[in-house]
Amino acid sequence: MRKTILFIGSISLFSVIAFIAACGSGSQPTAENPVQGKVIKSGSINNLTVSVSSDTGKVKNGEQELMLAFTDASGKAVDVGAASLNFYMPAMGSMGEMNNAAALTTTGTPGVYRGKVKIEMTGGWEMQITYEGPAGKGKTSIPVTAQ
Ligand SMILES: [Cu+2]
Repeated sequence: MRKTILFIGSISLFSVIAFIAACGSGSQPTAENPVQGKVIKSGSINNLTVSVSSDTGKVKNGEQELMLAFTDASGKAVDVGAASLNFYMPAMGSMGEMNNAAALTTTGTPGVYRGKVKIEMTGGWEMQITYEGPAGKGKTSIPVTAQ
C-alpha cells in the first residue's frame, strides 16, 4: 500500500518536471518581454506587430506548440482580446485547400497566447491571424514554409 503511493508520487513529480522542461525552462512571457523562444515570422496589423515564435524558430510538419504575441512600437504586449491563428494552404491540383487552425490559450500576459497546431504537410502555408477586442480589430496573412 505504502509502496504504491510512493510510486504514484514519483510519477507525478516526474510529470511536473517534464512539463516545466517542455515549456522553455519555465520562462513565462511578461508585458515587457512578450516574445518567447525564437521568432518564426512577424508582421504588422494596423499599428501593432504580431510575432509567431517557437523553441526552434521553425514551423514543422506535425504537432507543435507555438506562441503568438501582439506588441506595440516599444515592444510591449498589447491586450487585443480574442485572437486566432489559422494555417491556410490553397488548393493544389487535385488536393483541396487546407486549413489547420491553432488552438490558442491565453497566458498570464494579455496579448500573448500559447498555440497548439497540427500541420498536415510540408510546404508553403499562410498564417492567417486575426484579433478583436480592446485594441480594435484587424487581420493579416504571413507566408511561412513548414519543414
Ligand atoms: Cu497542401
